[in-house]
Amino acid sequence: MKKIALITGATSGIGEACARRFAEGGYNLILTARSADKLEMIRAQMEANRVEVKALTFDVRDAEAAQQAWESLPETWKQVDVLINNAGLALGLDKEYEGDPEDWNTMIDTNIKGLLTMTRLVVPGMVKRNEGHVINIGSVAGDAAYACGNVYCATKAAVKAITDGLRIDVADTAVRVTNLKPGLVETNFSNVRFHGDNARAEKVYQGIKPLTGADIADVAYYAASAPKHVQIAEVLILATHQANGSIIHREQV
Ligand code: NDP
Ligand code: 8X3
Repeated sequence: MKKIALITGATSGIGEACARRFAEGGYNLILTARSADKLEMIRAQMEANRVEVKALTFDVRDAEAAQQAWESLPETWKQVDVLINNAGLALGLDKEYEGDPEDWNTMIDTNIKGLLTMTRLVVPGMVKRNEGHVINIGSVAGDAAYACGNVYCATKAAVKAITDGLRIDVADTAVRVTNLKPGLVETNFSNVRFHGDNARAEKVYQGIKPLTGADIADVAYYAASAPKHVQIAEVLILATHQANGSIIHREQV
C-alpha cells in the first residue's frame, strides 16, 4: 500500500511542487484547492504517471465544506501519512493603519483558521494510528515582522505557535510536526498579494535569484523521509543573498 500525502493549495507554487515531489517519491495524493479546473489538470497528469489522486475542491475558509470533502473520502484514503498545510496567501503590503480589513480577514481565515480546520480533521486519525506527519508552511515572515507585512506576518507567527503547540500535544505519540519557513519563493504569491498587479509582483524577485516551489518541496520531502526517530521541527529556507524578511541584497539592474 502506497503512502498518502494530503496537500492543501496544490494548484500552484509550493503546494503543486510538493504534489510532484511526493508523487515522484511514491506517494498517492489527496490534493485540495478552490480551482476545480487546475486541480483536475494536475490530477490527470499525475494519474497518467500511475499516481492515484483524489482531488477535493473546496475553500479552506469554509469549515463545513472541508468536513464534507474529508468525509467523501473512502476510509482507506483517510489514513493520511503526511498532511501538508500549505494553502495560504498574503493580501496587500500596506502600513498597518492603512490596511484593508477585508484582506486581513481573508488572511486570518485562510492561513490560520483553514490550517486549524484541516489539522482538526486529519490529525485525530494520525494520533489513533500512532503515526503520521504534519508539515505546516509557515514563513520567514513569522519569525519577525517586516515593514507593511503586519497581518500576514502575524498569521505566520500564529502558524509557528500553532505548530509548536501541536508538537507538544502529540509528543506522547509517534506523530511528527514540522514548520517550514520559506523566504522569497517565486510563485503566484506576489501576484495574489498585489491583487493581480503583475509588474509590481515581478519586482519582488528582481536582482536576486529566488527560491522555487521545488526547493521547498525538496525540504518537505526530506523531512517526511527522515528516519522515524528524527523530527525536523523547524526549517528556515532563505534565498542566498536574503538574510531575513527585511534584508535582501539585490544586484543592481
Ligand atoms: P501560490 O499563490 O502560488 O499558491 C497558493 C495555493 O493556495 C494555491 O494552490 C491556491 O489555490 C491555494 N489557496 C489559496 N487560498 C485558498 C483557500 N481559501 N482555500 C483553498 N486553497 C487556497 O502561493 P505559494 O505557493 O507561494 O504559497 C503557498 C504557501 O506558502 C502559503 O501559505 C504562503 O503563505 C507560503 N509562503 C510563500 C512564500 C513565497 O515567497 N511564495 C514564502 C513563505 C511562505 P486556489 O487559488 O486554486 O484555491
Ligand atoms: C512569504 C515570504 O518574505 O514575502 O511568506 O513574507 S515574505
